[in-house]
Amino acid sequence: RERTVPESIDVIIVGAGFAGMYMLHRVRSLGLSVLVLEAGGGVGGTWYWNRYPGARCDVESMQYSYSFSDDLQQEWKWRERFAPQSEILAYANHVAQKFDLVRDIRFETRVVAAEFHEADSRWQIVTDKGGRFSSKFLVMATGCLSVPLAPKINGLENYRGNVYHTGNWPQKGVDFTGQTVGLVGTGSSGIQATPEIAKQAKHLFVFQRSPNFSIPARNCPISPEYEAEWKRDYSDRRKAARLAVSGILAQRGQSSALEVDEETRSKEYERRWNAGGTNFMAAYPDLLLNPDANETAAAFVRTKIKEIVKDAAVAARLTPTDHPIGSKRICADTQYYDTFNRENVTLVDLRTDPIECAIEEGLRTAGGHSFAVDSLVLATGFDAMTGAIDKVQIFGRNGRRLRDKWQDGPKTYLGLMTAGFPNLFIVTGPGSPSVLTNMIVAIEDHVDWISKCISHMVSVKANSIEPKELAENEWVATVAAEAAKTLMVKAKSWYLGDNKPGKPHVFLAYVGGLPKYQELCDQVAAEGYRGFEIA
Ligand code: NA7
Repeated sequence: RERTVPESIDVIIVGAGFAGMYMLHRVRSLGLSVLVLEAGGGVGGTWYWNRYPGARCDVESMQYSYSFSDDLQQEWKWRERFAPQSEILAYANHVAQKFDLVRDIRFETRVVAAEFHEADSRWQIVTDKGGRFSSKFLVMATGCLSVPLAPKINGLENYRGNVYHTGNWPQKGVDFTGQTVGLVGTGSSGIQATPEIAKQAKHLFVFQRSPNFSIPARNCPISPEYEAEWKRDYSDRRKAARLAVSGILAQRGQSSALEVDEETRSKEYERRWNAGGTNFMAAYPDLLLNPDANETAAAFVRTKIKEIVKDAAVAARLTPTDHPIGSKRICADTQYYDTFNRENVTLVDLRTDPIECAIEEGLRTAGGHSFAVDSLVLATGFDAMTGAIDKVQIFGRNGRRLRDKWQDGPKTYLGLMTAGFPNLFIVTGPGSPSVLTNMIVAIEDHVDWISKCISHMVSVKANSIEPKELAENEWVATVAAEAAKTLMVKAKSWYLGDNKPGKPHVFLAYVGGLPKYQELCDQVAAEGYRGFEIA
């Protein structure tokens, strides 16, 4: 059968999460034709898929939102200090409606392949629906934590109960009432889901491989006064947030944790613990640089766990001792540690007794213990930063496959583009600060940069842009060197690809902070796209 001619478009964007939505909005303003291809049935990305009980943002709502439209930020009313998934998804839908985005988005359409054609410097894109498209520019807005990872559990096919992954939760929700539930994984997702599932289930077994540090979120309704305070000078606050390493406006300590006496330090940690949220780590600037400084904060949280959890043996098992606090992404919880005081919750320590296999009724450990569960919840994380890009068969110049180029770790220039793959942009790609910052700020900055770059390309009538190998290699080295200066490399974490067997052990984000990074990106553009080859 004769193939239809591919639909020809100026810019194709993959993904309709917060990155793809804003990218679409910006590209439209350039007067170019644009289309978004999205695997899900609606907008929202992360917040579309992660519908597990307790799913909530750990950046405050007033900041975890777009700043590009003052009208939008003034009109939208956040209800809670840390918005739950449903509220963020409602916000995403509101944005889509306000800016009339949906007409240029094709849902339930997954991009499976993209190939660069040198003859016309265009991308040929194929979807799982058999759709074929041709575009001048291709923007991967596919997210940093969007490909769920499930552990290989032998015999899982024999298990007769239900299996859920937090990162791909059923749309209609799950009712655990009366059920015995097993939850594997105690990262942010597991720590958020545990208290909610415990409230509903008959019994909950939490299978923990590594304990994590978590700070109470102290979520609460947003008062009209607090909202008004923000909205009075919203744009100034947004500007100030962009000057912070994480893109988050917070009170930051200035002196070393080791310069102050123990009493002062304890008071400060106590104050932050009571204030709630991950800003706890902003108490002292050297907490992620100096092991002794870090230990003061870690010790404080360990003491809290001991105070909260009544059974001393359980408290000990919940206490992290294998990594500096914050070197794995710190969690924010609502009653996580308290949940282990409930009669219907059991902590299973996989370090002493690992999962051996699944059986018909549930899980069996190496020590011969069987756990019968009606449902198994996998809160086992994501193929971070590179997963969603790797999933698409991307072929660049000379038919080179991106996955092959990146087999020893991702190589990008500024996390934005990769050599040999012209006109392919990545929003919050590997080698950018993204996952260490307020994601929405990182997204807006990247999208603005990419839009300006595309606009420049159009105005100079250029055909292609890609990084020079040298600039890219230097950036890869910079990303690694910056990470090595910190304690971030002292944990086995998804930041380093350690959560996926066989993934190269490479630090995936730029830790130098958002302001320094943004200045560099702006400079590069101002100097005629230094380090890029424009043809
Ligand atoms: P994370 O933070 O990667 O956590 C995954 C958890 O699952 C973690 O506790 C893992 O233990 C555990 N895990 C993974 N594989 C296994 C196996 N095979 N057996 C037992 N336990 C396992 O993912 P989240 O979804 O919680 O959070 C991801 C990010 O999303 C988060 O950082 C926020 O930025 C939002 P491990 O620590 O590897 O021993």
